[in-house]
Amino acid sequence: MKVERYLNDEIEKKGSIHISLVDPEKLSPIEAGSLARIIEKAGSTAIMVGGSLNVNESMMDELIKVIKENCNLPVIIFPSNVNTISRYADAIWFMSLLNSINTYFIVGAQVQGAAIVKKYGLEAIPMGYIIVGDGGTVGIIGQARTIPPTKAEVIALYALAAQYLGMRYVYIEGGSGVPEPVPPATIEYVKGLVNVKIIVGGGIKKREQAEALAKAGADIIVTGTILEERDVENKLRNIVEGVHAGGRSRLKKS
Ligand code: 1GP
Repeated sequence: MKVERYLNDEIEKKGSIHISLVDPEKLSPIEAGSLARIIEKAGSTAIMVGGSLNVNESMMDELIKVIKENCNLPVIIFPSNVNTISRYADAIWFMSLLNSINTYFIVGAQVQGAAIVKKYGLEAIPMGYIIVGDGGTVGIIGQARTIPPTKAEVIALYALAAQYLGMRYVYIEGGSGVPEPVPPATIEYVKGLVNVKIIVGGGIKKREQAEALAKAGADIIVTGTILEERDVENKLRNIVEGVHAGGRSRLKKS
């Protein structure tokens, strides 16, 4: 429970936290070292590692080892399949793609992955994964029947089902690199119905977007694509500041 407790403690303190997502397909281990230091300096709370395409366990291993050598942030695996589980991570999102039409992504991969997680002694954090809107590559690979982002009442019921199934986090995923993030009004609606931690990601590129989503109720904001852009340090710092500003305004209200 170490990583989960750390995340929850940070959420309690800050209102909302930021996690950087690193994709092994897009980043060589050489670049990863300096990027990990930048991520820590910019104020991310943790690093997630994963990607939908062309990732295997040895790529995960190499990248995670370099990240761990260069910063003190916990590394959480964001698995796309059973071959992306690395023994060098601190934890894994043990996740189910709730709106997939293929049972493999709902429970099949999890059955195969469970033994590996156990063998590696990884902390498994239960999470319900809901893909909305465009859904990006993960929506295609995961065979998701994506939900329109404005259908807040449907997304909220998926999230509530996840809660009743015992999942402690729900990830509302717009898809990596999509043009627009999930609307804050949808997050606000979901937040009003459920009592689990809400993770939001996909298409967040500006401070204002991050702040609005945090203010609306996102406990965790995930960004990945901005790490591949120029001037990453400033961009990342701005996003993280937005997340914390949104979180602070939520703390004040409660
Ligand atoms: C993808 O939600 C994450 O799984 C991050 O999306 O790459 O668009 O930041 P971006």
